[in-house]
Amino acid sequence: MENTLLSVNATPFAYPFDLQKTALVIIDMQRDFVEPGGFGETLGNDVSLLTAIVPTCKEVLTSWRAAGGQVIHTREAHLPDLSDCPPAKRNRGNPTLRIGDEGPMGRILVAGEPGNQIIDELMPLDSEIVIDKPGKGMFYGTGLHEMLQELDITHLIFMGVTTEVCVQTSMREANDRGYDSLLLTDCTESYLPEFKASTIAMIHAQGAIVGWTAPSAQLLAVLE
Ligand code: C5J
Repeated sequence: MENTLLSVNATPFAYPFDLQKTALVIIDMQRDFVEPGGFGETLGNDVSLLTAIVPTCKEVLTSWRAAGGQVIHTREAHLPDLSDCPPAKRNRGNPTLRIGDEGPMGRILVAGEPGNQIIDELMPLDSEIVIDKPGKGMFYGTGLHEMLQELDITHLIFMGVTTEVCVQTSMREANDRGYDSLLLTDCTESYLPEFKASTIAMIHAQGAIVGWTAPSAQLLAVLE
């Protein structure tokens, strides 16, 4: 396959990438976090902040697919017997619902439950990779690094939720494994807007210490 070298106008400087060696990563756009009536809302969060990014994420996904790029979807998901959920994760704090409990859309953060499915608008194609991750980061316990090495992927472009938790953790894990990562700032969101802003600032600080950031229009412009 021919190399397709592109460059996105990003912060703190241009983000060059080869389309054939780059994957679009969509973090945890699952019903329980994004849709009204799900787990996120039961925790008292305003999910309309998260649903607002869905059309922009869909536009990027559509363009990326049309350009022939690799796509990876993740879900924060545990096995039904919770054997991959450390007690520290399940027991921390005093939530009304814990991982594995019956929530409004089935058992919370359990693979196969209705609330654990990716929202219809961003539904994975059969040809795309879907990673169920027991942690906040997408590399922990998933074998994803080996999969990406096999595919010769060196660059990752991130969308998804929440910015400061699973997106940031995944980007930091990717950084330590040698990937060059770009976060699309209008395709990620937090229930806490100030945390989103701080995370974006932390990612591109100090000469892209974790990675690059850019609005999706800058990526769409080079994909056209
Ligand atoms: C994600 C979370 N996906 N906030 N999970 O960020 O617990």
